Amino acid sequence: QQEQPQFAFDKCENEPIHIPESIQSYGFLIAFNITDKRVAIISENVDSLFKADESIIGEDFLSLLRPETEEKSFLELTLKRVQENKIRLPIRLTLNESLLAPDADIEYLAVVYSSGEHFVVELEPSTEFRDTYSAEQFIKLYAMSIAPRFKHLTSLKEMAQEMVATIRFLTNMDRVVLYKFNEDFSGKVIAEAKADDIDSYQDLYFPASDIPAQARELYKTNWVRLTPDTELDASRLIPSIEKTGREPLDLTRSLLRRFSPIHLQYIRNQGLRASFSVSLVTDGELYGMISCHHREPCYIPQDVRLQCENLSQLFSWHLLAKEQEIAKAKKTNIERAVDEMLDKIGPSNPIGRVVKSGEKAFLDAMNCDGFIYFSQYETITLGKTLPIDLVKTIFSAASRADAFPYTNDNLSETWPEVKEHGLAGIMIIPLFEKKRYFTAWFRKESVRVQKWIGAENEKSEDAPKEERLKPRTSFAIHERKIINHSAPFDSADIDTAYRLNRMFLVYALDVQERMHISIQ
Ligand code: BLA
Repeated sequence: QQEQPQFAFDKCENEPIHIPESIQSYGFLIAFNITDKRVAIISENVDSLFKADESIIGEDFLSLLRPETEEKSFLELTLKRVQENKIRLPIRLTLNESLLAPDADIEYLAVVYSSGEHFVVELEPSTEFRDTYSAEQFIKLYAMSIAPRFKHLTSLKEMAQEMVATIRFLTNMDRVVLYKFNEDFSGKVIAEAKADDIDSYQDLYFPASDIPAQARELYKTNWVRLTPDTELDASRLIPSIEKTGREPLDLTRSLLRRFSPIHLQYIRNQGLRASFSVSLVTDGELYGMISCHHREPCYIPQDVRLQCENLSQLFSWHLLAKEQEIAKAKKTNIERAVDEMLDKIGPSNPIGRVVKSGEKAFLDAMNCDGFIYFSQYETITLGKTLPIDLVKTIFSAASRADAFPYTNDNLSETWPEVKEHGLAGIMIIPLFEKKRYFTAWFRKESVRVQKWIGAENEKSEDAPKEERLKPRTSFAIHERKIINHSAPFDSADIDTAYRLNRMFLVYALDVQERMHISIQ
């Protein structure tokens, strides 16, 4: 029975995970002053590396390294670059043998970054990676073939599948999933590569609370994290804050940072011992994560993790490029349909007549079930629509909320009467907001069934703190039927609607002019 940790915060997102003041003990941390390179903070386990009885605190960091190696000058260069660019860089370090305890490793794979007044070095003993290959060769093989392979793939799903297969090949972990964030930060597993004898997570939804906001924020800066064993001891940073009154050491860029105890329990509850995850970041936003699971402890050498990080940057670029490519293709398709229609417009064939005669093609091009053009002199109605008075009410509400272009895929939540008309979603774009001229697009309900992880309503927002800070215990699946929603309107829909609106605006002005003439 594990002791319940005591928490000084009352919401998941308030846990200061970047300053846990401890690391995982599969590596060693040494922080030294930027100014005089004197060692200022170490992880407690560092003392076991050196034979002196006295701590290395206060020593010149460079004196801990093997003298007369090129590594030192390379280190100087690296320190300069990490400080200038606020990044983390890898470096090989060889410790000064004459200072080391008899059984301590001499050669390390290390990373360096700056944090406040300090440079931080994190060391992991360099181990052989698979007998016959080096990590670098492996990754080169993959990295160099990724771009040409992705080029031929036409969907994000296929790309995601390629990514999880690659990461699983490199890490050999039991289950590797690509988890994509939705707008509300819940997420869905869109690709998976796994061992035959472990459960599948494919297509499952996970609630936003499983990865709280501060973790998502941190993962945008630091793209990789490994816990090789949930039961591995943490090693505290010394001298402690209590003893010296120093600032906590910010471990945002760390590789060894101790995981939140809440999340460690989550991993245990998943039936796992090891977890490795890699961020995917597009356009400055966390797109998703590649999350790797192992039922036994599983250490992944530092260079392999960093290569995975490199790959995920490559993946991220390709994801963004492919998303844009797909959006562009969709837009081109819609535009072609729209162009064909617009070509028919002429003095004796106004847009109103054209869209009416090509009603189906017009609605299909926008993947909609109905359309209204509303102006003072004419209303054009195609397909299935809501009564004009109700649309005007929705228009006014959107106008008051300054919400144009207005889209809503769940209209009945606010206007229950919408259901009677067999519709669920609307997009309204004003032509003349002041005159309340607009075009409106309608979509029918599109029922979806989602499979969510965990017991339904396992936790409530008003549960006591101890309950809220506990991760889920159940990874069973429950189904959620999404009703009363239409397919959502996206930016391509909005762009095209605006383009059409320019034609409708010309038409509206034209009609208005003629009406004025005939009235006079
Ligand atoms: C972090 N939560 C995470 C991480 C993942 C998940 C992948 C990143 C750390 C890692 O690599 O293990 C969640 N794991 C998932 C999801 C899948 C998965 C969604 O495999 C889907 C396939 N978690 C909770 C609750 C809290 C919580 C209730 O369930 C808070 C009260 C917190 N999750 C939490 C915290 C972190 C986290 C604090 C950050 C861990 C850290 O980096 O220190």
